[in-house]
Amino acid sequence: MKTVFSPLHAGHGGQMELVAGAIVPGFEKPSRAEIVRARVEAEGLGPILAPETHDLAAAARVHRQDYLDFLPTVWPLWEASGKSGSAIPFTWPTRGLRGDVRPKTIDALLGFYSFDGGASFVEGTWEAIKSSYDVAMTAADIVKAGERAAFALCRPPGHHAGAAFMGGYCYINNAAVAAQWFRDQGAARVSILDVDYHHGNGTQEIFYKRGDVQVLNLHGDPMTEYPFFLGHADECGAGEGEGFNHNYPMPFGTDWESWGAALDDACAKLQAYRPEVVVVSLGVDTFEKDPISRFKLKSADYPKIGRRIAALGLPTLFVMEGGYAVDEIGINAVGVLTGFEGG
Ligand code: OKP
Ligand code: ZN
Repeated sequence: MKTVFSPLHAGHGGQMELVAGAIVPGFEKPSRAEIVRARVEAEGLGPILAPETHDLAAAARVHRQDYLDFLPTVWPLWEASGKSGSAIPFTWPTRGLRGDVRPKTIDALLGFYSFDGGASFVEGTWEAIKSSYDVAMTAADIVKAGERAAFALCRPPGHHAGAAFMGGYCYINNAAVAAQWFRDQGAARVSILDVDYHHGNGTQEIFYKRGDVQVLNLHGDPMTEYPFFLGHADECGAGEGEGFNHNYPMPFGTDWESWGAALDDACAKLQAYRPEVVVVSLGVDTFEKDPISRFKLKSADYPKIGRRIAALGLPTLFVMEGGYAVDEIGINAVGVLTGFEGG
């Protein structure tokens, strides 16, 4: 299958994050995408293409316009306010505070448009966000044009980004944008299968009240795992969307035996929905050696994921999300794709 990749992701580098009470270099770093790209080449998965530039119309179908307008202004506003380092939010409009009044200063705007401090900006962050979106859209074009599958090697990832919030390393929800675009191109139903270790809270929020995009999520139980405040099993969708959101929260230590069973169940629900396209939010932070996650999948399990998804027999867009064990991120991510292709 074709891979779409942009070197512009690398401008989003050197950002810092808060881990266990200390500000440290971010886990979501440029080498992640470079190692996956190198593995695609080494495995001979297929051609690696540069993205076509797309305007932000497709992004505006799932994100609020004021949020999209804000993203490219963050770094210029941050610099103009005399600051350096990473732009990181630190105040949020939580329960009891006003979340409906848009503030005027950059520190406040960062909090207004985020749910945590995990989506920081450096000088090249906006260009990287835009390139990641272009990568997803170009790969979606390839699937729309009739190829069985394509791999959007997105960085930064997207599944924690909601209609008007960033967080968890995510800014534009690439998978959600692509799913909506397939709908707008005429697909009656689209499914998003999120296999990243963390719950795709942004994706769930975007489609929660809709029946035309099914969302299935396998992840660490939010009672004890990030992002904590969404992703429970009783969240099944609302209104028109009732019955079209499926969460599979799982405990620390989950291995292939139970994770694979959850995948089977999700695939059965997906098949019953009869989507015309599948968008896979492909995180490989379920890996046993992932430094920020607590599942126990092994490298040999990733091709099994790909084979299970291939058995659905549907056009499939793979969108890169998380995975922080950089030594094995290429083996595991490309393992899913070669498994999908029958390897
Ligand atoms: C993004 B994706 C802080 C832990 C929280 C945020 C994790 C974001 C994961 N010590 N870090 O879903 O892979
Ligand atoms: Zn993750």
